[in-house]
Amino acid sequence: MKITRRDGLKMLGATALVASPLSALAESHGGMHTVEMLNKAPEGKDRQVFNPPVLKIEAGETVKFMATDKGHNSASNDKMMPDGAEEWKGKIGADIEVTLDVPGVYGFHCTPHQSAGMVGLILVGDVTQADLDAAAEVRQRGKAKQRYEDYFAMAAEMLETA
Ligand SMILES: [Cu+2]
Repeated sequence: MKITRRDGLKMLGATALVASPLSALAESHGGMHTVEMLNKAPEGKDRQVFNPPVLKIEAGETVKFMATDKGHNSASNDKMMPDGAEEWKGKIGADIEVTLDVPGVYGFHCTPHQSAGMVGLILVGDVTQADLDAAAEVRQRGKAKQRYEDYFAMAAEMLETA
């Protein structure tokens, strides 16, 4: 394989991103998005949260779930993802990177804290309100149900402002 100057620069960029302390912040850098796994929300009183809990990305972009606090993981909700999408399940206390190629609505949760409401949503590509409504039909228990109501409302706002 011939490595062009352009590819080389891309690879340098990716390496720099991983090594940079900036990657610890909940920001997106050219196709890489980060979600922190936290014991306590940065604002308010919520405990066991993903930060941010809802994000909108382009197809083919990567989300890095960061084990900022220990004792959490990120796992896809197999019932809340587009057809043909790959499931994921991170180890407890470990970072995991997930590249989402298939457009649609993805639900995810922390395995030990799902019923405590540690859940989230990722909108990939061109998502419609009908897609959100379909995902919102998936049955949720306990505090996850309550938080998903908030999160679907946040997701609907993102569609409007997109
Ligand atoms: Cu957790």
